Amino acid sequence: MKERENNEERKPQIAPEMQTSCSASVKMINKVVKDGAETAFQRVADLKKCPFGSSGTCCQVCNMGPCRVSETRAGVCGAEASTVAARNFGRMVAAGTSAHSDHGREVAMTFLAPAKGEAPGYEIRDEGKLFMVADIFGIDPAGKNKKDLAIAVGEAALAEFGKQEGEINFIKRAPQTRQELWRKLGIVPRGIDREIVEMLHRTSIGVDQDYRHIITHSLRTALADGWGGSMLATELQDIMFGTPIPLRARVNLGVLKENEVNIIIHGHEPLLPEVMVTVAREAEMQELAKKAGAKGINIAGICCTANELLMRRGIPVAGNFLQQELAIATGAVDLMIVDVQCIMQSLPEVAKCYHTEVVTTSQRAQIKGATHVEFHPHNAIELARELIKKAIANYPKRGKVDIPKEEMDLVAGFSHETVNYILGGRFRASYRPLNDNVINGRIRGVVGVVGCNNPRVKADYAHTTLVKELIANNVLVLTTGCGAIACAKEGLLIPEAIEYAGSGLKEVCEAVGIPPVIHMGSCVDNSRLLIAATEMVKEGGLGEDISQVPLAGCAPEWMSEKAVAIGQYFVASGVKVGFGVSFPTMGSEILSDFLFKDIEELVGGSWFCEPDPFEMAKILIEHIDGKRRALGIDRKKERVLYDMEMRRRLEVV
Ligand code: SF4
Ligand code: MSK
Repeated sequence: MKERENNEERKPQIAPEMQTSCSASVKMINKVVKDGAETAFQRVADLKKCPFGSSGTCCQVCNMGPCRVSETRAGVCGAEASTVAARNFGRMVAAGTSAHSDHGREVAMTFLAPAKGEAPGYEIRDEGKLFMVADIFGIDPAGKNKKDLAIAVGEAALAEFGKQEGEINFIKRAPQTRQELWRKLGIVPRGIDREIVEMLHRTSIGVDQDYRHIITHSLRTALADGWGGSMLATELQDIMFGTPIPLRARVNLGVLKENEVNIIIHGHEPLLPEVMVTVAREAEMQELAKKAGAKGINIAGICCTANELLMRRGIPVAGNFLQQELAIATGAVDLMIVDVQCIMQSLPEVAKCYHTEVVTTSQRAQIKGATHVEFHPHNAIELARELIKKAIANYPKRGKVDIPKEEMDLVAGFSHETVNYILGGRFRASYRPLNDNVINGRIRGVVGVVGCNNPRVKADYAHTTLVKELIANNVLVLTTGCGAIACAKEGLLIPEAIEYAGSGLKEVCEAVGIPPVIHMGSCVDNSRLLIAATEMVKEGGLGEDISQVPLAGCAPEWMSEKAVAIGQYFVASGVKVGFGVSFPTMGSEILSDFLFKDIEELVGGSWFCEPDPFEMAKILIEHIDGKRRALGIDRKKERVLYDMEMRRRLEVV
């Protein structure tokens, strides 16, 4: 980065205690300032949000602009604020959908390579799921061995992206009533890429200029993410790497080891890191680490690559989005390997103050100052070895190391299948106990708390405060992404967290042996929440459709376009979704009203925005209570133990 000009004023650093509720992060923010490096926690004070850009009313789609429009001032071409805000919103949905779906595509291509014998290092770990997905794709397994079936599934998965007509296949997994509604509205995705391209086309200059029509297509695009690209990523990863089962692990910067080679994996795609975990355990690698003076090799994660490896391999999590720069500041990270999404360009700059080498590995993503090596499925093992050797070679170059002591236990790895088993047992796996406990009121409802950190608000605070409020009110929380890591750091993902839970939820968690906050994976694994909601409908007693179930979703500290796509596919699936921080369409009252209210008539779900976590909890609980009333399960039914007299009276009747 260029040096700052002398006259370029620097805003004073905001007190770190005001910027994050994570004490390990506070220590590292202070250290970074002393070490002369710069992080997002400093940059955020210098950069004021543009009121038009942040509220969706800055249009940049042609060179007559950019136009900063308002309800009373149209753009040069006549575009109204509602159109401009809908365009920007639709483009955020398209970008978010493209990110999750391109991840899904990369997984599908990696999935195909070993099936064709082109990529050692990968295998089929969940055969049952391979058959299940084959069935959804209409592939007859008769006469096919495992490899043939995997090739057929991989090819069918890849075809979902470029399909031009018809319907994407996973749509069939939604409740019947929901599918019918989507068909009636004409929003069933045809092919994943097609919906993304059409969203970009419609929102370019002079095409779709009716905000309702633009938003309707954004629903279709978002569905192509949740029930398409994201779901494909989740299911194919499960087949290749194993469907997660609950396991214990550790979280926060304290998982870095002073006397081991520390390798951080960061981003979203677990394809190379999965192989690295295996290779790091090879005797040759361990021996090399010892020769360099280290006791072993410690692979830890950040963001969603961390969540992926955590839930299947139990690798420790060093932190969430806003801890990526801070991890380097410990001086203990020998190599940081990044793939795609949520990676700050500043990492190599921060690394200059320490000995860390930052390595980019995706053919789609390079960063100035980082070493680039390209991952392809066929070179995974050699590349993993090369990178681990690089980390080992870097270990002796460490300067002063300062690792915060903070670390916490967590339980992760709850796929929707394991929730099934845990609740119902392997032989009668079912969501019945969950539905029964929602019906009898011990569990008031279910809320998905997902999404990022955002330095515009106190990191982790909204997540953990909201989640504590929800579980205290007997709401079961399902969590993914960086929100899940925030909860883990706060000790909310261990069974002992029932001390924060209301009496009903506590009783259920104790009986079943689960924490009141369930870690369900990475960002693409929000698709697991769609299936969990669908299972609740199919189990019966909570309505005919997802929109009738007492559940909701939220992203209290969101920052990424992907969060907008996720929120929109939940809304399209009939769920009420809340955003904290701010909402990206506030510059148009007309569009915001539509997204907050009118859209519910269309799809049964809607949006709201509430930055205060206590107020957000209130809104979510009121919504759940409303759904309970509509289902007629709002009155607590006391269990009455009949005495002889009461029985006799019954017999007379
Ligand atoms: Fe301005 Fe219209 Fe061009 Fe947008 S499309 S930048 S509103 S002239
Ligand atoms: S990593 S998208 S900051 S959750 Fe999935 Fe975290 Fe948000 Fe990235």
